[in-house]
Amino acid sequence: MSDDLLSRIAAVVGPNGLLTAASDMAPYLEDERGLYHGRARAVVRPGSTIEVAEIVRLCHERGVGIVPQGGNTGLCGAATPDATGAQILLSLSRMNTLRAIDPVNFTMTVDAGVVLQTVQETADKAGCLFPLNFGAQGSCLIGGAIATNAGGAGVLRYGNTRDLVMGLEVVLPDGRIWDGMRALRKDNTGYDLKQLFIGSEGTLGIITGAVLKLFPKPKDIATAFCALSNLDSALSLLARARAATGDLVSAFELMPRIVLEITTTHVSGAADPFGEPYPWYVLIELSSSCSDGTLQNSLEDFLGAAMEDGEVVDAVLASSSEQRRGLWRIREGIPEAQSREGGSIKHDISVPISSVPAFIRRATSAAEAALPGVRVLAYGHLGDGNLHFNLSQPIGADKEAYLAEYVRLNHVVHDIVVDMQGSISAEHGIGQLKKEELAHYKAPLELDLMRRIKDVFDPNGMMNPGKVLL
Ligand code: FAD
Ligand code: 2HG
Ligand code: ZN
Repeated sequence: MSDDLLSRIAAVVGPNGLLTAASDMAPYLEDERGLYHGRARAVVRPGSTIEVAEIVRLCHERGVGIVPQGGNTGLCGAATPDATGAQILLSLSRMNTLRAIDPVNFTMTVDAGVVLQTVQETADKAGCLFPLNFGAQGSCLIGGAIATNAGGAGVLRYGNTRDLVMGLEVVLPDGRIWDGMRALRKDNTGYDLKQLFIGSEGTLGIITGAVLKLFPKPKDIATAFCALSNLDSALSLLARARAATGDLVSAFELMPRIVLEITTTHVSGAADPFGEPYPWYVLIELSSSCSDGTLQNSLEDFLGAAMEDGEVVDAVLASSSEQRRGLWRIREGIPEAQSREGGSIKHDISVPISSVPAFIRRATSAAEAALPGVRVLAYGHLGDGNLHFNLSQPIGADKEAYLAEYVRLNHVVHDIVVDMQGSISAEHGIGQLKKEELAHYKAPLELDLMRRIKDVFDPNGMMNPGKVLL
């Protein structure tokens, strides 16, 4: 790359927008999990869509690869450049303008660099809800959430990010700007192009703006942490909760005992709600935009019936927002607690909801047989059939030696996922971590169609090179 390119970029973004010193670039070049360490010629932080387009055009003319980055919280190394040092890392973090909010149309229009939590808080102040929520919401950017089609805890009620985006603005790999910022609930004018960019992990273009779908704000919320004696009860409890509440379940998160052990050890504010251990737990939340305060009664009623039937063994109902936050702290603290337990080999999988207990039993036996001592943490978004079937290293094992087993254990688990008609990436994406797995498990026809789509948008392979597709 010539210095001419860097001076042209500097002229576009100004001195604050271009980082070239190793110490300034370092935070952008390592992924959230510390698995990937890349190099880049420069980190560029444009302040507007026009600036993004100009930088992309300059790189396109010179055949320079670009790695888009949001909050760098992704779990598959998708926002980390390769080791060549030839690519430009383009961070959206300075593009953080909330362009407009329309509570009558139930939409919000934002720059891609707005932090997810800021989107949530802005919606809340306007009496609305933006329902996307997960542990990294304080640092991930909305553009990153869109680029990964993030899931989280509200999917069973409100859908994935894909269902929450009504319009997009995208800088294409040749520098042209596609204005798809429509705020329409109905638009059947041919192929829905925005859906191609959602979940494309920066491989088809750079998302610079979005129109987001809002909902009425919940005014009544009821939360319970339930103890279960067995896994199958979790499924019948989900069906009972949906039926008993007129489908007002907005979260249904499954956790095994080991989660309580590690979060209470490593995460400040996480405490075991019960006096004795139980094999399984479910965090249930109900929410409604009616303010009649009846949800706590509904929750008590159906949990009472579930206890009589032996589905639930014990339950704690949050009686204040502080107590509610404490219960969620256990759930949201799991990634942090697990990283403190040493190496983690993750499987972000989905199967039909009805197959979850059978999957957990099969995959647990297979993983424990493949690596004796491995600690299975099968937790997650049971309401979506999405489990984080994560394998923590055996106690006392060497982390590097354990992580060397990554591919072997992935195959053990993913073979079962595929056999049960599941997905090997339910919500975190592919990035660089799972591109070999994708090539191995995805049908050749689907891979062929994906490659052709990539070629249409980015024939020179300059947009997030080496990610998703081999
Ligand atoms: P980054 O990590 O910066 O980038 C991710 C990908 O998107 C990369 O491919 C990057 O190139 C691309 N990209 C980023 N911005 C743009 C853009 N503007 N245009 C084009 N491409 C872009 N994920 C879930 O789905 N559900 C969860 O429950 C969940 N919980 C998490 C909890 C924790 C504690 C952590 C650390 C992560 C969690 N994640 C979860 C994963 C992660 O937070 C999400 O994938 C998030 O959406 C990534 O956003 P980001 O801004 O950090 O993107
Ligand atoms: C969650 O649901 C996230 O907590 C992160 O998707 C899962 O760290 C993980 O494996
Ligand atoms: Zn998750």
